[in-house]
Amino acid sequence: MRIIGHLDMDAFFAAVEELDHPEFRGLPLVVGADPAGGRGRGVVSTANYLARRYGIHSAMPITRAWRASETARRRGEPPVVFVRPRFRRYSEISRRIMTILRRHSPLVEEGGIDEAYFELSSTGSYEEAAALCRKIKAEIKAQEQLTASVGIGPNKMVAKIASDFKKPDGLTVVTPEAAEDFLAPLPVRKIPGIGPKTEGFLARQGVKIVADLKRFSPPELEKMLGKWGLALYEKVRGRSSAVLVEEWEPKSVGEQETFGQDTLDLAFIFERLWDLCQGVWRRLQAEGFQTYRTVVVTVRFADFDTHSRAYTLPYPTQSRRTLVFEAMRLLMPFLDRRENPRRKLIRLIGVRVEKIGK
Ligand code: TTP
Ligand code: MG
Repeated sequence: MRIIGHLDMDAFFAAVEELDHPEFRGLPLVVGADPAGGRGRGVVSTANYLARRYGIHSAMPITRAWRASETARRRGEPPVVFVRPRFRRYSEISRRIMTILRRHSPLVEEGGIDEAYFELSSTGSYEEAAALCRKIKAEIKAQEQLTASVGIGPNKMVAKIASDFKKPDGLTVVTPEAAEDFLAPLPVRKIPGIGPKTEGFLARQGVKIVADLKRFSPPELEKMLGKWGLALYEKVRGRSSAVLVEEWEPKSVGEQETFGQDTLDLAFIFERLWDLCQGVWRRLQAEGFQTYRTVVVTVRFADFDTHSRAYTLPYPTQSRRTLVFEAMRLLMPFLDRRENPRRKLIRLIGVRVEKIGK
């Protein structure tokens, strides 16, 4: 019998900040860009559950989070505490959590900084798997003073949806027999692969929940959504055969910065690029990698038109100076007529390294 677990930390970056700053506990907290008194230009990385009650969530513009906080303040509720992310700290804790999982499971696939899939088949039953997961959660709480939510199911998809089902500090067990009924009432958006676009498209056909999708035959789904429609036919019935892959490696490490003002000031842009390169290089090391081969620079113009250029070196390198040099070379054409004939102002730049290695 196949039994898969999925673990996902609760409000991860925010929970770590609360752990390290007891004075923030019990207050709404947002980790993300500097709100700069309502003029900030980045986004929210995450919000703790108190801040989520104000309607704040990941990827929301930081100015909207700021306004939500101000509205709450006027209602007489506590304003939000805004803090910058500390990636090195989060990856250090992430590594220790993965170590706990590896002690209890023969196969762990890291799905991101705060989540992992893990094999539970060898426990032999869903009861035993649940008991083991309770133990894992307790160990994480004892060692790190953090809570995680866990889902158990017959495949990765069901396990992941289950871990999200009762957050925070949840444990949701979905047996193979229960999987189809568990999924049926959920919004289609819960199925991995259905994003905002597909959700909108389906809503226009009157499809809102997973059960609605069962009306369609495989050829109908294929006609609507392409090849992926066939996989979806299986998924809405709780079936998926995706395998766990042991060696999860982040494919890239990158940082970006939204400028305080749209600009074409070369000295300023190069200085910010230099800083971003330093940040990327430090994060690469902090996450336990030595080398990279590909450098990618992204530019977003004032009109939100966004472009990337990449260069792959002939050999992996560790060099911080090469990173700066290649990033500058990639950026240059955006500053003149080659990639910017209308001399548009720049809103954001990003630097990323790919093909990274230990
Ligand atoms: P998530 O697990 O999606 O979110 P979360 O752990 O904060 O909250 P939840 O309890 O709902 O799981 O992401 C993990 C971390 O990744 C999150 O703490 C911050 C970071 N992150 C971003 O920086 N930007 C994003 O858009 C998202 C979704 C996450
Ligand atoms: Mg999480």
